[in-house]
Amino acid sequence: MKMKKYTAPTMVEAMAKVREDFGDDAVILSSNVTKTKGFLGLFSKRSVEVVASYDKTNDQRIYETPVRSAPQQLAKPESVERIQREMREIKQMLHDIKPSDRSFDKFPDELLPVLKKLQAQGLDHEYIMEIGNLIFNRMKQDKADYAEDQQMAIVHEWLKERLQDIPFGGISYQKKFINVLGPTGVGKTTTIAKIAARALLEERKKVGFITTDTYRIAAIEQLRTYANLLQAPVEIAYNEEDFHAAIEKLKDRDLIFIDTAGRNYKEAKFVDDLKNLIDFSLEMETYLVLSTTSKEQDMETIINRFEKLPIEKFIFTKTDETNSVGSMFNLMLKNRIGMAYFTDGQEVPEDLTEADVEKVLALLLEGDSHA
Ligand SMILES: Nc1nc2c(ncn2[C@@H]2O[C@H](COP(=O)(O)OP(=O)(O)OP(=O)(O)O)[C@@H](O)[C@H]2O)c(=O)[nH]1
Ligand SMILES: [Mg+2]
Repeated sequence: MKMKKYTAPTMVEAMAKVREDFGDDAVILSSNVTKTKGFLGLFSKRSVEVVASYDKTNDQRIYETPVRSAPQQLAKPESVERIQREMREIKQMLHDIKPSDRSFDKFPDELLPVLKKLQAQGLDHEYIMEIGNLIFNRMKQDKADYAEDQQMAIVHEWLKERLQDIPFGGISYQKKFINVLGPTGVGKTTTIAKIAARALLEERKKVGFITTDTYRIAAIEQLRTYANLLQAPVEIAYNEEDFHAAIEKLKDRDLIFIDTAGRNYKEAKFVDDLKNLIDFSLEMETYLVLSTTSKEQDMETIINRFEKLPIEKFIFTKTDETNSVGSMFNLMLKNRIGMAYFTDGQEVPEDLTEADVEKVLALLLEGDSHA
């Protein structure tokens, strides 16, 4: 009879070693798990000790079990594979537990509902920690526990202060051209229709449209439909020359809205195309439209691509389609670019709100877009 002791970080690895020596018919005489303490119990090290034997002479499995459990027949290769796969999944799950989940440990439990709410909104972790510290320090100074609404008031104060140098508010009506850019399908054309309708109905402006979105017939028709409702002219610009001809034709207009094609602006060449087509030297306000349903990282990439263009402010769309508007705040704070409008539905012109700090904060803190 052969007997041998194996030590490995995991049972699977220990078993693999046993199988290497004895094959599938080995008998486990004992197995023990030892743990070394780690940081907060999270990174403790496990090591597994296995004593295995194999009796070649009569193929009799001999066991003197120091542990009380019955001896285990070694797993067959397919189940070893399954165990290995499960172990990998568990490792991945452990890896995916963000340190942020533990970083709230430094705060008292009363703070957790508010901090988790901000986390659910997708506000940057760094900001949440700053807010948590601020609330906690105030509570310590005051030697009092704050109820949730008192905590929320501090969140509000913190955000408002951070946003104070960032501009909010719609088109200025000081510049003739309103240029609207952004990735595919975020709501550029619909938003233009909403803003133009407001300009016409509320400010009595003579509005006109130029579309450079000549990739799809439907895009031109879509803008025409809205323009017809407003009894406003539409010009189509296939190239720079057309663009200048269109401006000439629309010279009696107070405001000219430029609708552009949504492109995959993660590709720099599409941004270059815009630069070639639109004359940015005109009296122009350029807005970048982003959908709050997009991934923040992708929006960040797009913002970087537009770095060379004079982005006046963001327009954030589809706030009705998401419960997490934190990304909006992260992008504004990181890029120091403000917000002109947010939109919360498909209705033209109703579902458009001119942004101001209070309304935008209400979106995050009250989860209510209808301010
Ligand atoms: N739920 C919701 N839908 C919206 C909002 N804004 C626009 N949409 C819808 O989003 C879809 C795309 O809108 P468009 O205005 O055509 O978007 P676009 O950015 O011009 O699209 P492309 O020109 O194809 O790049 C339409 O179905 C709109 O009705 C919004 O705030 N909320
Ligand atoms: Mg469009």
